[in-house]
Amino acid sequence: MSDDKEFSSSRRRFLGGAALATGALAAGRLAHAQAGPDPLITEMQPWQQYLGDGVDARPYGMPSQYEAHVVRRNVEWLTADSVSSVNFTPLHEMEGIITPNGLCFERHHSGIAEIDPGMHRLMINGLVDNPLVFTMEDIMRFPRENRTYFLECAANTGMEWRGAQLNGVQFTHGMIHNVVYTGVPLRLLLEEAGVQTNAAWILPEGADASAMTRSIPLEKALDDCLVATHMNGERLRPEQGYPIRLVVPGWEGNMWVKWLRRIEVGDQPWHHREETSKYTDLLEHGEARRFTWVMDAKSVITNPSPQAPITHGPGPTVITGVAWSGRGTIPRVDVTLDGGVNWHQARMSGPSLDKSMHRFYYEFDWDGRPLLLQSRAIDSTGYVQPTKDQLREFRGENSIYHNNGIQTWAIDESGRAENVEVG
Ligand SMILES: Nc1nc2c(c(=O)[nH]1)N[C@H]1C(S)=C(S)[C@@H](COP(=O)(O)O)O[C@H]1N2
Ligand SMILES: [Mo]
Repeated sequence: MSDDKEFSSSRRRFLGGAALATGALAAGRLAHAQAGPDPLITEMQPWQQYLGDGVDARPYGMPSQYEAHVVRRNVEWLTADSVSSVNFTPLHEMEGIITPNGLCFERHHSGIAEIDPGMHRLMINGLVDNPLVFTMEDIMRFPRENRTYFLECAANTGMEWRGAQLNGVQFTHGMIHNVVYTGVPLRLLLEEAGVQTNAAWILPEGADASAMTRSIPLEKALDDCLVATHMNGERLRPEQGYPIRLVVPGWEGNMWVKWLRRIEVGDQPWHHREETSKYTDLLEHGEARRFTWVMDAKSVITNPSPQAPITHGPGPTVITGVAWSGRGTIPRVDVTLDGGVNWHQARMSGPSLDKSMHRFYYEFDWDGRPLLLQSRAIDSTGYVQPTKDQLREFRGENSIYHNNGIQTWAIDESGRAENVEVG
């Protein structure tokens, strides 16, 4: 009886509050009205009755068992073979700007090299005064820096060039991660070797079975590249190039050579084997765009999205997503609910770092009608993320790489989200 009285008076308060509410966050609107005794409140649960694991049970901590679905995923039909393949970061399950080490997407041409750091060396040769070989211990004697950068594969969103394809932000946009690197500026190692005056290019090479190489202009190498030893405070993961990888801020992921074993200094770019030269942007008539290294500004709404529908029904609703630019920071992201008719400025939250991922939010009161959600990033150079049509007009239908076009999710009355394209 007294429960009922409690209930009806709190319910009156709840409804009264709602009636007076003007803003989306008025008191009482975002929790459930108490509908009767709730066993999850009134009953003791198992975890309140028994002792839990002690401090020796989990020497390296893992996420809750209830988060077991938050994993990298691959798309089997995309590639024939898992050692020359890719998996995708679960962007729809993440918050903030940092990608946890175990969730960073992986792209390998010949699988993961498992390297004993005691048996690993970095050689610098070519147009240098003193060809040098560094042990991993030698590398740790140079001054090191901490910097946060996104790495995006140039093929990210590549399947979406011709139209909406893959149903989930993990698959359309998940070839990206954002990590705090600790590393030695490559400039210091090159200076130690003494770069000769006619040098203009470097050729980093990986120690994996693909012996991956990419030509990089010396100017970039001396500017902001790092030889990274750590990610997010711990040693690099084997998947990400343990014990050392090259970090090439703002430029396409392919250049970030993992398991770095050698850097040759030269006076011109090298010719590359087929699997790396595939990273060539094709224009309409088979002509190639050469030297398209910088990743232009891009954004995507991560929630809601096909793998993360709206399940709570109409009312206060949070939209969130990520944005990044290889040319600077992202001071502003706009969000539209109606496929680009009206744009609203999103709220940025979290560190705004050069060539790093940014987090945005847009809170609104959903009336339960269908939505066409899009986000549009504007970077610190003033560049505005283009629509897919604008990109195709300029680059044709044949491209795969560097698709930074605006993504659309269609939300239906039930809150389900689908990958679509609007004109
Ligand atoms: N040695 C080596 N480095 C490599 C690769 C590789 O297969 N071997 N793949 C490249 C490609 S195409 C990308 S997109 C990035 C992916 O980095 P990640 O596996 O940390 O996500 O690494 C690059 N560096
Ligand atoms: Mo890549």
